[in-house]
Amino acid sequence: MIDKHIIEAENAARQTDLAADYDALGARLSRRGVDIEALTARAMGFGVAIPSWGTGTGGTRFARFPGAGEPRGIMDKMDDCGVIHQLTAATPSVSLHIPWDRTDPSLLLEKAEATGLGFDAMNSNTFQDQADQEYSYKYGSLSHTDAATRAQAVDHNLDCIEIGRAIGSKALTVWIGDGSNFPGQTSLSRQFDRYLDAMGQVYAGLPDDWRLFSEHKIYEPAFYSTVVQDWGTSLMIAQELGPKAQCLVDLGHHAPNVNIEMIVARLIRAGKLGGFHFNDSKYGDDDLDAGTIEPFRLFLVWNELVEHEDTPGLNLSHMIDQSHNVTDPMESLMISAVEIQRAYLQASLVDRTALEGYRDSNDALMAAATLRAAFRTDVDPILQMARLRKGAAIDPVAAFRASGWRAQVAAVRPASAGGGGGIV
Ligand SMILES: [Mn+2]
Repeated sequence: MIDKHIIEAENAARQTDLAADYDALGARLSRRGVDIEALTARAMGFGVAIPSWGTGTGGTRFARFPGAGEPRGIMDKMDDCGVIHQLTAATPSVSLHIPWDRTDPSLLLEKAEATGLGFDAMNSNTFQDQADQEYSYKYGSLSHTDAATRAQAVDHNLDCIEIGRAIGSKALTVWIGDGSNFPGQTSLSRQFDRYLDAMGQVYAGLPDDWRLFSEHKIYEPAFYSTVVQDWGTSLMIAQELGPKAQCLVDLGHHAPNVNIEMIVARLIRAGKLGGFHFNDSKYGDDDLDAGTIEPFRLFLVWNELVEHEDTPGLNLSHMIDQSHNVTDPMESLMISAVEIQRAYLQASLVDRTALEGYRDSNDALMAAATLRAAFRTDVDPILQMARLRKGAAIDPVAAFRASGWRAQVAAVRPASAGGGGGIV
């Protein structure tokens, strides 16, 4: 972890300005009938999970260009996640990916204790072949035409549940690359039947207090059809499997211009929204940093999440799901966590009483203006104050750079290989 004196020194240099900015914003919000302290408390209570694999440099189908000090394994990844949380106070948990992060659960628990982290949903992997596996997933996994291959994929998911139980996780996320690359290659209906049958076996192995998340994706790695291609399919899966099955929505897993906030609203209405995977995109599943391309879309997603936050039974599991190809992954994750937290706070600022009034009276212009008023509010002083009060950094990236963390770990972590594609 980073020496706390470095964080304190960095904060000391910014604290006077922050106090003035916070007071000024507090006065402005007060005129709108908003208590800044209530918002700061919400910011302090916010958390989004970090995927363990996000701490390493990602890649495209073309190449991967690793940076210095790449994590060597899950212990290094958790160290990195611990520092991200230390500086942002907004990322209290890590989401593991099996088999990449497979290790002795007692070591994982020790590391979680040392880094102050908990464990979010487990992620299984049946979209690539491992050295020791008997059957290939080249033509699918949970929906494969061969029963033995499907059984192998089911067993892997059950194994992920067992590892998760040992470390206190409460959910399994199943994302599969199954689909087809050519029209006619597969029976769209029978392939889905096979998938449902296999997922039923995974569901049967789920502990009572666990949830099973299905995550849809319109295309890639299969480029003609995917088995779980859209939220309608994902909802069918969750409804057919049972009450512990829910849907995950990933911002990048849709066609351009799809109204994703409406999907969020529909899934909440169905009692089937399990959580959200945050990233941003310009064209497809770009996995860019949250809030960098379409911050207003991020805000509109949060607007639905906040509007419905008191829905009975709603228990959302939020994670960042990005690929960092040209930035320091830790810096991207810090900035992304802050941007997600920002959109959450902006959505919390929406005057919902006024909005409902405008909706009821069909005043479209003022309804839209009500959302814009919240979106345009600069909540930086609140985010900064929330971090300061939790012992984190007013400016996380500045503190990270001042700490020299990347150079320190680069001295002990050997350079990792670049080369071939690394998209996940
Ligand atoms: Mn995802």
